[in-house]
Amino acid sequence: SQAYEDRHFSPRNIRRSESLDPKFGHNEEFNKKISLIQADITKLKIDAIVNAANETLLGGGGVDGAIHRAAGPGLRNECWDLNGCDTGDAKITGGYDLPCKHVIHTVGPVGEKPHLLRSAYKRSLEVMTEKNLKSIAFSNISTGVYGYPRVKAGHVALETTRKWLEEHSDYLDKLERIIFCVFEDDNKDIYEILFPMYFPPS
Ligand code: AR6
Repeated sequence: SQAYEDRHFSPRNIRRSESLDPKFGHNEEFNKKISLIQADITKLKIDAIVNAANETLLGGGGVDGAIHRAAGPGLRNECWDLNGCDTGDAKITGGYDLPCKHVIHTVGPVGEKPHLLRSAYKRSLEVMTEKNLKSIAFSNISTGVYGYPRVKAGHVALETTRKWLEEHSDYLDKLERIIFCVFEDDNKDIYEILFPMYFPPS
């Protein structure tokens, strides 16, 4: 079940409950490569979208179901051969009938387990670099069926990405874009508030 603040989400709850001061310095190079969009992730024409999968990798509900429906049966066939995926890990497949080239399937934790959610984001970014991909769009891993409190999950997603960029500035020339693809209005509100803490505009 979701945390109290999450069930009663309003931007004011975040403002009341914590400081919104930037946690990192301004970095124009990073800011140029980061975007927030509200969209159906299956529509994005990009190198890779990140699926919030389960350990079987054989499909399910939520964004996973939407991705498998739009990709067609070829995706499930390739997933069969991957023999599942541990929580916190990520594996890549083709995009099949999707407009994206690849799907990175990651498995987030059930409930609030920050080290495993951090690992899911990190491993997805690692897979991106292993395959030399230029653009990636994350869904809001674990914040649906798996019940990770959404504000806390937003902090983990943005902090992990910011730290990863700090440690991989050698990849910046290759990297075109990291997109956070929110679907529901509450996640959009959360990310709009948290973005300037991790990617301050000035
Ligand atoms: N595009 C972008 N985001 C979406 C879409 C979409 N088409 N549809 C849903 N979301 P969830 P989880 C958002 O439940 O919590 C599956 O059954 C949604 O609003 O898809 O990691 C798997 O097989 C939410 O913010 O993933 C696993 O068993 C976010 O995607 C389990 O659910 C993630 O919600 C994984 O649970």
